[in-house]
Amino acid sequence: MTTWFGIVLLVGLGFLAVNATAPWWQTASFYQIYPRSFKDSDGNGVGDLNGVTEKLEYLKEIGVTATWLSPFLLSPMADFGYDIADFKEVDPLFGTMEDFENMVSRAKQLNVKIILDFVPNHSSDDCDWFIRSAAGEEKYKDYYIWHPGFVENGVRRPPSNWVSVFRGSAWEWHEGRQEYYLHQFHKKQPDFNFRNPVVREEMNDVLRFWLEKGVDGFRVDAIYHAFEIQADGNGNYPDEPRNDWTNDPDEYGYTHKIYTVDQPETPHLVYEWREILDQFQADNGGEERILMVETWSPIEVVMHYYGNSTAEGAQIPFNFQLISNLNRDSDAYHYEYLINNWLSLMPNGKSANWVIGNHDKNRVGSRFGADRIDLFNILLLTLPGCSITYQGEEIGMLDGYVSWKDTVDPQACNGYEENYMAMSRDPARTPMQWTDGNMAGFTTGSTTWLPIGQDYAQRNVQTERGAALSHLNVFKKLQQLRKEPAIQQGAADVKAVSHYVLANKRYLSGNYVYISLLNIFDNIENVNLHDVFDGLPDNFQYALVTRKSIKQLGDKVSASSVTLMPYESIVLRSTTTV
Ligand SMILES: *[C@@H]1O[C@H](CO)[C@@H](O)[C@H](O)[C@H]1NC(C)=O
Ligand SMILES: CC(=O)N[C@H]1CO[C@H](CO)[C@@H](O)[C@@H]1O
Ligand SMILES: [Ca+2]
Ligand SMILES: [Ca+2]
Repeated sequence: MTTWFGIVLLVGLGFLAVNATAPWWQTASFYQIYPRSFKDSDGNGVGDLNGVTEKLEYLKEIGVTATWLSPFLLSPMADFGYDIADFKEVDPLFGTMEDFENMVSRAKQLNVKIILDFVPNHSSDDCDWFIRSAAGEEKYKDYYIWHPGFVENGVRRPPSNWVSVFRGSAWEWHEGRQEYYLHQFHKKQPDFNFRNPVVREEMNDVLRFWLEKGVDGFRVDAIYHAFEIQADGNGNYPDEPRNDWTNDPDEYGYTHKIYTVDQPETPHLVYEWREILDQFQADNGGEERILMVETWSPIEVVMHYYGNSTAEGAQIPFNFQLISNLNRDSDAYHYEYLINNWLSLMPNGKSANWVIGNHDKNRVGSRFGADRIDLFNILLLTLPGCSITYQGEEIGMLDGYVSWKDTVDPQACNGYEENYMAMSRDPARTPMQWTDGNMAGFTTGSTTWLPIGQDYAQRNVQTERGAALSHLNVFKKLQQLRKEPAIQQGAADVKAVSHYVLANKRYLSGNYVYISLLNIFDNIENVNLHDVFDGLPDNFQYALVTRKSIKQLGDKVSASSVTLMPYESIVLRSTTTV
């Protein structure tokens, strides 16, 4: 029945799409808020929901359509909220359910969509379900993955060689239950047993709960870890094969992940959740609710999350191709390949999305160099589909310095002082820099959970608002350009002009042609755009310039000879329509 309904709905949407009322998310500009570090409303040094509400107008100012917020649910914070103790309760550190409701209603007034981070793979070990499971209560005993392990020569060892993302065995001995439980992340994050239909229903219920509260969708955390291989007839789990690059059995890379991630069942979970969203919409009306899924899988596997021939999946399976594969030395052909590869592998009728940062990755300006901050914002916001920006990237925030003493990320704290900087996710999580005043305007208090970035006096929202061609003003200008029909709905043609320069042409019949040009390296380049694009008009003008430019907005230029300064990225617009 649902399938027939799905088909009818699909046909309906397809029809609407050609009438240029595409669903809101398709070309949306998404913004990830990491609530701990966004805005502190009560001076305790930790960001909160009232802080987000206070800053929703800022999201409007910078042209954001929707925000997905990292978790703010009840949690002992072993993994800063990714260890949830109650999936239907706001953590007091972030506020109350009423604060949440206020945030949602203010967001609706401003027409900013709210996307909740849904963390299905695990709960906290403080979660009531886990406590009951550990106690062997009949209803809950198979909510998680338990195994007694093996005893050899009087010594007990874990059920398999599986390793946790945060180092050490993925199995933790539980004294009470006298069994091991599986935790792919922190030992305070026990994995759910998704082979248990009751668990699946429990999670479906969590989705319905928040849909009722008015969220516009979910960003699904770490989905590729959801299923592990099914236990064999004896209830045992096979060892994963060894990788040869490390002999340290505690290192995540010790095993080759064939049984703990990307199991074939996993995308079907997402299809099941999509049905819940579609059903909710059918019952309640309103605009389309969406799923965005986080999966660090091979690109062919990621594509399965879009759906199969009979079931819809996530509207937005995160595209981590640029995050995962680009580095400082990547040339324009590499960019071109990664972009076009996604576009060509994407199933028919689906839309693209582009991600370059999040709270787990070093800041763009630290990863690729501060000279390339505008370059990545221009790339993300002019490619076809939706863009996903991590908070602070619009002002070009850099990694904050966090000493070993101040480090709080479990991924770093579970390791060693010698290399904690390479492991720590804290530098990308330092508080948002709002002003050049006390504590960067993040808090009225005198301490913050992570130190404020040292460059806040120059790099902050207030200062950048008033500075011509600041990163913030470039970002805002890009959002205006995104409203142009050629960029909203037009076709895209992404080509490397040389090793050094990438060009992205956006065009739509009856409209101006837009071309973004990125000079990725430190040389002056001169390019002839007719070399890569056929039938291009010759006369263009500058529609967006940055501090690297010597040209001004509106200056004329011939497509046959565009000169780019070192690291300069620009957007050109044809002077005639096509
Ligand atoms: C697509 O997924 C649905 C839902 O999980 C499943 O019932 C169906 O068999 C799948 N279709 C194909 C062609 O694999
Ligand atoms: C980018 C992202 O959301 N990463 C999270 C993935 O899931 C683990 C466990 O829930 C978190 O620790 C990461 O922060
Ligand atoms: Ca606070
Ligand atoms: Ca799992």
